[in-house]
Parts: sequence; C-alpha cells; structure tokens
Amino acid sequence: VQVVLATHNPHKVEELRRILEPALPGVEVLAYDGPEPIEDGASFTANALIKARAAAAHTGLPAIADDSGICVDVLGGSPGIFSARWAGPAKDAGANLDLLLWQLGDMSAEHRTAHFTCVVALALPDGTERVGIGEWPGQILAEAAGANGFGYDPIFLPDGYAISAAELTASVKNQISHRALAFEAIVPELRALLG
Ligand code: ITT
Repeated sequence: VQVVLATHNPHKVEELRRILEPALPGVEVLAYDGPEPIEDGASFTANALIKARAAAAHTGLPAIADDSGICVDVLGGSPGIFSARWAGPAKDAGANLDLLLWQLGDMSAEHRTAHFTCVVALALPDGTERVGIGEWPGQILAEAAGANGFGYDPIFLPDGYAISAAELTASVKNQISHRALAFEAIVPELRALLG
C-alpha cells in the first residue's frame, strides 16, 4: 500500500516519516509535490483536511496531511493556525520566532505558557476521512536555544524538560511531540484503512 504525505515542509516530511514508518510496516510513504491548495480553513482540523483531500484527489492515493502550530495562552491561542506565516508571507522561521519573543517581551514564566498542536488527517480517494489530534504543553523561553528540529522549537520549553525542543534529539522529540501524539491517536484507524 502507498500513502502520500501532503506537505511541502521538508522538516515535517522527515518527522512524519520517522513516526509513520515503524508504526505502519508495509506501507510505502511517498512525498508529494502536487499543487498546494489554499489553506483557508478556520481550524487546524479544517486545514489538515483541505490538504489531505487535495493530495488524494490529485494522486488517486490515500493522503496524510499535517496542520500544526504553536498556541500561546496570553495571546489567546495565537499564532495558532497562522504559525507558518506569523511574521509575513515568506514563512521565515527566524522572523516568526523573533516576533513571538518580542510580543512576549519580559513577561514572566507563568505568563509564557503555550502548546504545540498538530492535526493529522487521512483522506482516501473514495471520500473516507479520519483525523487525529495531539497537543504538547510547555512554555515560551526568553531566548532561542538549540539547533535541532525546526520552526518554533528553539523557543519552546516542553513541560517536564529543562531544555528547548530544539535541544532534544530527533528521536526524543518524535516520541513525545504533538505530531507523535496526533499519530498515536490515529494509528489504529490508519492500520485498519491502509493495512
Ligand atoms: P505544509 O502546509 O506544506 O504542511 P507548513 O509549514 O506551511 O507546511 P502549517 O501551515 O501546518 O505547515 O504550519 C505549521 C507551522 O507551525 C510550521 O511552519 C512551524 O512554524 C510551526 N510548527 C509546527 N510544528 C512544529 C514543530 O514540531 N516544531 C516547531 N514548529 C512547528
């Protein structure tokens, strides 16, 4: 069985592969370079389904999409679904996290609580759809640390850890992240529909 990963973000492809492949032996995971649909949904779930549906329709194969972002409590959940373009259309990860650090200024740790959210959506060409949701709680650091991962990882301190998400190894991040949790939630359905 083949499945297409409906994302153009190479960091997500890498993490999704490392999470998916051991969980779904026998499923061949393909990258997707078809057209990008307009992500105009009002939620992570809506946007994940838009991406998965478009890739399933374009390829005729089952498609898995990931819509994700960081939600900061004191900002009412922003950047949220706008995380990739928080500082502008260029999707500049450095500018995004600099803007977020500036927005939080010198607020103390108790005001810097946040979580990453990930929704993983599966769409089959016959219209069958499933979603899994994962949340990874923590807080926004005062300055960036670490070079692993991507996006907001250097400024995210996961609950229960003393180092940023960008200082975790890939294998630890991929066991505990919002992406890992979203997959865990949907793995039985993936096995049933793709297995
Ligand atoms: P696709 O739509 O092609 O999948 P994208 O990067 O535009 O790629 P999203 O719209 O879902 O995807 O935006 C997700 C953004 O949230 C991502 O660009 C990061 O800025 C942030 N993000 C999501 N997961 C993250 C993670 O594990 N670590 C750090 N930042 C993350």
